[in-house]
Amino acid sequence: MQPTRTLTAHCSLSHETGQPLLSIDNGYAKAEISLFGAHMLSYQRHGEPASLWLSDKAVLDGSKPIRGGIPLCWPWFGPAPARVGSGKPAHGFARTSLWTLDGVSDHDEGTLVHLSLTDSDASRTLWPHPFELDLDVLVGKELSLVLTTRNTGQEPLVYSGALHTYLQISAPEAVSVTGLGEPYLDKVVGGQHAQQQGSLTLSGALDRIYLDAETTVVVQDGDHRIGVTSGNHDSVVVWTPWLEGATAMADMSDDGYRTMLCVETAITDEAGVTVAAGEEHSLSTVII
Ligand code: TA6
Repeated sequence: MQPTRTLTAHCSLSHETGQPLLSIDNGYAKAEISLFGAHMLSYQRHGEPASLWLSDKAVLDGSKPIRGGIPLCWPWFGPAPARVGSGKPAHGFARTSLWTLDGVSDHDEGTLVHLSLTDSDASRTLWPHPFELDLDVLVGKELSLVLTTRNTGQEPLVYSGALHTYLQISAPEAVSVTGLGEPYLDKVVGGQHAQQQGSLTLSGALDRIYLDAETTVVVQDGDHRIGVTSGNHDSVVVWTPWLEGATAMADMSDDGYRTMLCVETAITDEAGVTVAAGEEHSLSTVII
């Protein structure tokens, strides 16, 4: 195995998962980022509970998408839309690609990591567009992720996606979620339109696309509070598979659903976002 390399005073690079892994430990928090998928695996402020949930059965060696943390769904969200064509992987290919580490640096506000992915023969067989995708991560008092889609081609490109954050919770009974707004699409019942009444509590499987959420969605977990602030999105997705979903997934323990809740900054509209040639669009999440 390759030896661990010190990159900065607060960041090292190892291969203990079978893929390049950045481990950060600074004055604010500890965090891990796999270069497979540019995937945040963990983020925990010193003296506080972990913010992100990672399945105890997550496969980290690059053979499948990682269950937990913050998967990057890109350049589409969910099943491939008609404009992309059938037979393509759910949630796109960014989460199963090996990204490049462009830089890491320590600052007063925390540790900044810059990762990138560009089109390749493999990406063009799935999605025929030249692109540069950048992920800028700040591990500080808060965890900030900015995912920038840059169109390096001559034609407009259309994308959708999500920063598919798996939050760690203590137990479903302890949780209530506010800031989701009212209208949502209920994917558990075929995408039906529905209205949220008051705060959201957890008592069964949920797969919802909230269409008018506030900038910050708050997950109150007993006396612990986590906020998810979104930018440049069109919706916030809330997902928990519950017991029936968890038992169907090889990479989640049957009781795994009891300690996770996904609150996702997303672009879910069928029409996606159009990025003109030479232009860029950034989708962002801050875990506060
Ligand atoms: O964001 C919610 C969702 O799209 C669900 O429909 C569910 O399938 C989930 O993501 C996980 O998808 P995955 O492909 O990672 O199993």
